[in-house]
Amino acid sequence: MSADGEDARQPKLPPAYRLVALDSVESTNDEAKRLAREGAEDGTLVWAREQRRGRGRYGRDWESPRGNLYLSLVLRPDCPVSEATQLGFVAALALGDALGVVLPPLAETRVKWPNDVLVNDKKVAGLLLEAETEPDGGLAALILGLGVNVAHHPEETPFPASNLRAEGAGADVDEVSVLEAFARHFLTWVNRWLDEGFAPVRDRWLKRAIGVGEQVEARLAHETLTGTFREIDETGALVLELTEGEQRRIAAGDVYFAG
Ligand code: BT5
Repeated sequence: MSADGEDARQPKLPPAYRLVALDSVESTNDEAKRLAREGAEDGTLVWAREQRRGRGRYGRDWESPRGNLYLSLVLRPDCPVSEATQLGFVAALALGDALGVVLPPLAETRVKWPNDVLVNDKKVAGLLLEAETEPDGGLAALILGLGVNVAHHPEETPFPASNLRAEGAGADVDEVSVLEAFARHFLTWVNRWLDEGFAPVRDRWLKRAIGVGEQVEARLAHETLTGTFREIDETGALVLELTEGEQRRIAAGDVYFAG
């Protein structure tokens, strides 16, 4: 990186994407949302070297210094909002595959509900899905935001965090190479999702997920539930078995392992 923020190497992406490369932005999700409202097409990919106000879910901060990957995709799938959320699971699998290429063979990449990617049990990436809806409730665009810690991570987080370098990725691995690998694998998984539906995505995701079949604590906006994490349903909701035969579907929240 040179002092003026220009980097020599630009990402090479498959033609399905239209890259909007920015140096610094408040949030790539906000920029993608703005472009979507102006009619940006499916596959528009907003990428920034840093974010000044990167966001997590529920308005939380996402630390976004230079050296990590920040991108937001404008997606316009022909389906209702409830199905479009499946794309978060598609993206988590794609990133898992992409990381398999850049990390040492013994590094273990897992996923955590709803949309985190972990390496060696630490969070290296998070996804933020935001839907733009039509007045009739139909989906206008889905903004799929992805942050990947390539070279930096925050220390004081409730769930332990890490970055790819700290987990053994080579010095040649940078935000551009991770972006390229993710973009390729995302296309592969989206095509599979379009051809075969959610079933293969769900199966693979459940195999890679932490906590399936175990006791978890789900912290929701107004209550905390404890039960066994059984599976995810068609909308990506977590199916929690509270007691035998009594299930609750959790659409949004945070899960913790009861221990
Ligand atoms: C997420 O939220 O994990 C979604 C993160 C999405 C970030 C991308 S970057 C590109 C796009 N543009 C945006 O503005 N956002 C998206 P959540 O599950 O709520 O996790 C947030 C929590 O993770 C914070 O409250 C911290 O505890 C922790 N955290 C913050 N920054 C982190 C980082 N860089 N790495 C790991 N954990 C972090």
